[in-house]
Amino acid sequence: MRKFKYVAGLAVLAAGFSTAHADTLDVVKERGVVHCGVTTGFAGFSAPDAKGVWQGLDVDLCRAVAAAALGDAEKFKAVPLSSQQRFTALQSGEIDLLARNTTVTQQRDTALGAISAGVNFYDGQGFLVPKSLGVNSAKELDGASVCMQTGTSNENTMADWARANNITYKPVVIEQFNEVVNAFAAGRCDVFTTDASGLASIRISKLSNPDDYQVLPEIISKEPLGPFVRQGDDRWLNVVKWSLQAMIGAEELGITSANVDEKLKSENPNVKRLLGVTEGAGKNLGVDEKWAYNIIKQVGNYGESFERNVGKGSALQIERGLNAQWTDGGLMYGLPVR
Ligand SMILES: N[C@@H](CCC(=O)N[C@@H](CS)C(=O)NCC(=O)O)C(=O)O
Repeated sequence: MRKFKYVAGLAVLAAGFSTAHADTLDVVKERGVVHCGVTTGFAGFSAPDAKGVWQGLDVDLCRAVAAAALGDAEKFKAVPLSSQQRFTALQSGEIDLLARNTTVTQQRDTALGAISAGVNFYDGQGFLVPKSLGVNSAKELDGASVCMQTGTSNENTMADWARANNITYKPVVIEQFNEVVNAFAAGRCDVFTTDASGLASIRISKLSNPDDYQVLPEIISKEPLGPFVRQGDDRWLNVVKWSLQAMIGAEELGITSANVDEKLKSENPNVKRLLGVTEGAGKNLGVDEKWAYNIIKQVGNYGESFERNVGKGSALQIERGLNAQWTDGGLMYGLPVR
């Protein structure tokens, strides 16, 4: 029995090792579907709609990668993961990419075997409180109980911030998203802390009376959120990284899902290269020359995705802010496709 367990353990290790070192672009082309790690349901970023179809800013990234790698934005499978499960799922090969409101940190980019493929939402950590608590600033939170989710960067950020501000608090840390939200709604903690986008989403989509709650003005950290792949998988890293860049760059160039066919006639060399009229970028990535055309036609540019999922066209009504184009005072700066 003992021996059996040992051998089984070795087999699991070996399977994990070989998966982690495969060329994911080849695996995805062979399989014909992208396995994309998302949340268990976080409106605006990754959640199933009324028809059970996954939607969101992060899900659009799953779609963009499927469009670039396979020519069809619907050839992806959303794999729901809690905050705690996400990096193990990436390391083991269960998913090809993680597109799930994940903060880029030095530790994740090094010690966790993951590597960031860009930033699709610049965020920061904040606090959500019931108005009945009578608190208008995070500085008044001394002695509060604070709900947060296991396996998030929010746990350490909260501890650092509290120490620096001489605030004591009681952490209420729960693994499953719905359980932590329910604990907060039931008053088992005074405050919910996570990324500001998460708080906006929880307030609108998870709490029965959103007007009974407010987000406090303090933002206590930088939370650049974006997709991750496994380390040592450079061709795949490039496909994911440049799929995001194509969406950001298309917005800057004024290319939308509605006008992309018209733009095929553009004389602008940057447009011609992005849309594959001038060939080369696709070959360099190991995908079809129409990779970016397919993303823009089937998913849209970054601004379209932002407004539809989290901005003006959504319940969340998040302002572009830091996520505006650099030409509009934001941080979205598409890297040149040339
Ligand atoms: N950006 C932070 C927090 C991300 C995170 O996992 N947030 C929670 C709270 S909003 C979440 O998305 N939960 C959804 C789930 O577990 O399905 C991180 O990368 O650690």
